[in-house]
Amino acid sequence: MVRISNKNFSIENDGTAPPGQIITEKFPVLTFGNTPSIDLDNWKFSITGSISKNLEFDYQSFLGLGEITLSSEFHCVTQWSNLDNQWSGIPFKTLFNQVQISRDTKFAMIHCYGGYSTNLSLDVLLDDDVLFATKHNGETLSADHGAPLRLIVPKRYGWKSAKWANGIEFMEKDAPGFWEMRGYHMEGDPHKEQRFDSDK
Ligand SMILES: Nc1nc2c(c(=O)[nH]1)N[C@H]1C(S)=C(S)[C@@H](COP(=O)(O)O)O[C@H]1N2
Ligand SMILES: [Mo]
Repeated sequence: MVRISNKNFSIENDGTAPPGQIITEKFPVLTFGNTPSIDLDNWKFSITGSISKNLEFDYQSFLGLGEITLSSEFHCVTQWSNLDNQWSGIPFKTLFNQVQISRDTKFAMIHCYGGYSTNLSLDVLLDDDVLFATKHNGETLSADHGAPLRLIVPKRYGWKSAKWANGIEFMEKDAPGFWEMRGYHMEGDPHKEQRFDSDK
């Protein structure tokens, strides 16, 4: 049993987390830069890129797509894992089903208020556990955790779970997002320890 404590959290590893990860029951805030201020009345979510027709949602029409609730693991590349999180939100698949992609579309860039972005393959995004969450453990997301809407991709490191999401850009070719441009791995699978570009 390994235990690490600092002013933010105390964590221990009982061996069931992916390699190099340590389990915590806390949910630390991890943000590069500041929490953007978002006005719900002007909130927009757009779907663009290699699709036949762009779509745009306001907050009410987005929520109207229908929420589900599920539990999943969360693994941050800075080595903490929280194994038990309940998320409510709109499945990625629901949004995917609203658009007609070009035949060669294989990736998407997720865009965010504040300028953050992250790239994912459609294979990963179309998994049943991927959703745009509005709630964590039964409570509305706090601003620091990504309110009003964040992506959750349980099978990838946390940097792929983009907070303050405001768009999906479908792509035929992969391209790096914010952290991927700065040396993080294009795929980021915690079970393969794909932390950095050099971890093939
Ligand atoms: N827009 C945005 N999303 C982001 C980040 C960020 O800096 N900006 N940080 C990522 C990282 S590295 C992690 S581990 C998770 C952390 O989510 P949390 O702050 O809710 O714990 O958010 C991810 N999503
Ligand atoms: Mo992270």
